[in-house]
Amino acid sequence: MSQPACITTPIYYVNDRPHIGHAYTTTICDVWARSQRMIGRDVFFLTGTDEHGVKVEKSAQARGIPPQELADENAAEFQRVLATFALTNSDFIRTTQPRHVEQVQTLLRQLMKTGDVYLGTFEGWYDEGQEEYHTENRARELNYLSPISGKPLVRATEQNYYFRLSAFADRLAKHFADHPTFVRPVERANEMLGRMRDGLQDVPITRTNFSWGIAMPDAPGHVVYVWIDALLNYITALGLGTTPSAPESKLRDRSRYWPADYHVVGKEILWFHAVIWPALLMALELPLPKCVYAHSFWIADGQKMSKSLGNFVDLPTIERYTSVYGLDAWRWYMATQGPLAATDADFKAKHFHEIYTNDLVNTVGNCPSRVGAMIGKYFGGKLPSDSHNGGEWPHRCKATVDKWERCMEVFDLVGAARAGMDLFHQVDVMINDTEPFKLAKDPANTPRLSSILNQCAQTVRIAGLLLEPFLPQRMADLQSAFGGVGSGKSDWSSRKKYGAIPDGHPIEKIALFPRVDGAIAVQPASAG
Ligand code: ME8
Repeated sequence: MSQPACITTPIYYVNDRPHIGHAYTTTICDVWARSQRMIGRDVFFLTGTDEHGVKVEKSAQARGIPPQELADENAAEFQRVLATFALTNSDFIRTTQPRHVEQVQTLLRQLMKTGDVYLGTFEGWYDEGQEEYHTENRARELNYLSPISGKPLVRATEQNYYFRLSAFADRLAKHFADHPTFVRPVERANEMLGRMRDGLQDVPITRTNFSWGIAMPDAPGHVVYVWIDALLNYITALGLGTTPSAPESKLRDRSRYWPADYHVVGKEILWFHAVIWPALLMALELPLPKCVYAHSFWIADGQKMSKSLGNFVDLPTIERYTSVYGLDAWRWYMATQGPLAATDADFKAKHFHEIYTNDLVNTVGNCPSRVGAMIGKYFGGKLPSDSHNGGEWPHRCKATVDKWERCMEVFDLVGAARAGMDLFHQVDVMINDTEPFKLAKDPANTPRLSSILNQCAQTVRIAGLLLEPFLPQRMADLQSAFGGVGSGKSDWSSRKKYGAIPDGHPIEKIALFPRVDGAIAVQPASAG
């Protein structure tokens, strides 16, 4: 049995409605989760909602409803989106669930016992929007303005419980040095190292100025800071904060999924995940995640997406894209054109349309349709035999599958997608070079024609397989049109093998991605 796999999204704030940012992170995690399931790993894919804190409390107040009601409403909306987008998360954790609350309290008690959490007084520069304190150096660098909202940082003093982050500076530095891929991409790791060199100060982890949060155990009036509560979701979902006698201890069965392979987060919340979270885990004597992957941002037509500009690609806009182009097309654009690297990605309707047309209509759709049509026309829709045992193709396919596996392992989704596309392109090249439609004119060419089309079909099946995590709906159609062999039930080693479609097997001509008229291409809500 291969190693269990675990991937997580951030848990999303319930004071917001789902938008492209949430859809993006969750979709790329879903692509990876599907890929690992496909190769036979036992996958735990976690997402959920972050329901406590001042922001949620204030939004609820503004609407005149209790915070729990706002949380229930928006958590349901996030869950609805997961279902309509066919996202395959294993669990959905909500930080107001008793299973989470109880474990957070257990874990904090443990930290108080070890002395990693203590009562002290703190004064610092506070970003009210982000609920985050900055050091003097950092605040100066930021011109005493929030890097997110641009609003002034405020000077704040509190008597609070602290996490002894400063005690972990050396161990963190060593962990970064020993594990160069702990934080990716490398630009982001360097940023974290730079900030760590400024020194690490203890972090206040409770507040007394609001009540919408988890009560600090044995400390009346103190509420756990939302970020500490939120980070712990990654292990409470796996039952790592349970005591053997607690009712939720059955969650312990999930402990095999820890440490996570990937925490996928946006770059704005990397400090919490790359510095505070590992230190907390060290204090709890738990292993660290293998990689914290920080993607960049989607921007819109060259501008930062923001609620005040009204240019956020929101859910209704996303749903218009999926209704015009299909869900798979949306996933494809997210996964192959998104801000996975250290630079932001621009979301443009025109670009979306071009990618759809070039990649999906003209390549992934057209190639199988050509191959299926020729097998239909020249061989009555039955796979002809190949007297050459695949020629170069078994080797080429294997090399590509190997490459895809390596890309997926390191979360190089773009590289993995390119590997699949590359096989489709190679089949197109073979068709263009050998011109089967000309060969078909002379019966003397039948053995050659038969080999070529067999090789095309076998290769198309494998190309489709590699794109299945990205395009699950259409690639399932492709698999069934191309012999229906090696479908989801078979194991990976037989599915990935060249030549799995037996001679004589029916091959259908299919239309996977209909051409969309550019004129009706979707415009973002704000533009039209
Ligand atoms: O930060 N482009 O939740 P959140 C790409 N609750 N991704 C984007 C994006 C954009 N323009 N905008 C947002 C929180 N995201 C905390 C997390 S985790 C223990 C607690 C994505 O609802 C990106 O993944 O503000 C980012 O990290 C996340 O949404 C923030 O979601």
